[in-house]
Amino acid sequence: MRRFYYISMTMILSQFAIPNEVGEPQPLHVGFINDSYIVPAKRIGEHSYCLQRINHHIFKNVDGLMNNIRLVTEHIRRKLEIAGVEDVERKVLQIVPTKQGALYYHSPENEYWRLYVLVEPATSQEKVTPQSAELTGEAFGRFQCQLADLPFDALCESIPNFHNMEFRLQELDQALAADPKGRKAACADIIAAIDQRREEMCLAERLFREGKLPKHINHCDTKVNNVLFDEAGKPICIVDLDTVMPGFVFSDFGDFMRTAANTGLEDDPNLDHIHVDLEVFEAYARGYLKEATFLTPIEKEMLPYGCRLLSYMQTVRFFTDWLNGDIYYKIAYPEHNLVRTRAQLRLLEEQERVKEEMQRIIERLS
Ligand code: GN1
Ligand code: MG
Repeated sequence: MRRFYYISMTMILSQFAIPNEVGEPQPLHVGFINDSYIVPAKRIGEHSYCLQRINHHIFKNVDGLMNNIRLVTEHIRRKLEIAGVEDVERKVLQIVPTKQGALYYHSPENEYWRLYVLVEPATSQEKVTPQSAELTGEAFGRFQCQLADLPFDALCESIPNFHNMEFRLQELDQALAADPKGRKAACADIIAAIDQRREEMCLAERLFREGKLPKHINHCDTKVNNVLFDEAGKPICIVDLDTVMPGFVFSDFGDFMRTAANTGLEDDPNLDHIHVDLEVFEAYARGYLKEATFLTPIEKEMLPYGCRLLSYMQTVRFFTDWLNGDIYYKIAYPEHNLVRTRAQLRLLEEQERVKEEMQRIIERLS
């Protein structure tokens, strides 16, 4: 078994244009979606690599996905080089193409593989402090700013309608109509809370259609663990670029706040733990606004709205999965998606409670 694994990994690696000698791939236990392996350099001072099997059940358009990542990384690299920035190799991901010059390798087993140069030395963090939140805000603000001059439609949606609230509500409505597990009846309070906010939460899509709100290139998974930090604790590189795609800037802002500016957990069974951490909110906003200099007034004004939108969206997504019988998110126990739904809904209510305060902080920092 071990021997087979080694041979097939060697075969996969041999498809890529790796200039130096490397050792056996070691599985890296991070992320829920793709499978990652570290491919270590044989000699000190040479590059190591990160080999990944792309989950093509979630990312069905691998060509589009890899082309997005190529466009974004090339664009950022060019900017860093023009600005004469040092250590560019650690500041933006670098795809290693196959020997045929392709961005990924499609194996006879119908698996999709890609290879990045490993960013090192670097560490990632799971817990946010106000200090790391400010630095992370700068990093994501810079990232959006570096991409602000790319036309938003140069990239495809690697997961179609990923952050489209109207679409997510359509998915919910289908789940409610089918109710395959008979779970709807016990959830009238959740359904009412979602219904009450439908209009408000579809505002962004309407403003976009009316030409009042622009789209830009977003990261769409702005968690603190998607930023790599250097030895001095400064962010160096944004990773996990699979969901980089067109969207509203406040959705990246909101997704960070959803995951970090919450005193409770995303799936906290104790709703009393859940409050908005305004210190983290302010710190991230400060860092973000310092770097995201391209924002229009409406985009700035809608940043607190983005926080509520992303909590609402996640409520709807977890609840839809609960109704459908837990087919999308991995769960740790049977009621997990329902617990997640209630925790996200509580976070939304808490964000609504302090929305004026959030608005004032943004005004003060702008
Ligand atoms: C998924 O697997 P992870 O944690 O990177 C999801 C996000 C959700 C998040 C909820 C591709 O992200 O959109 O916000 O779970 N990613 C995808 O925790 O669906
Ligand atoms: Mg992710």
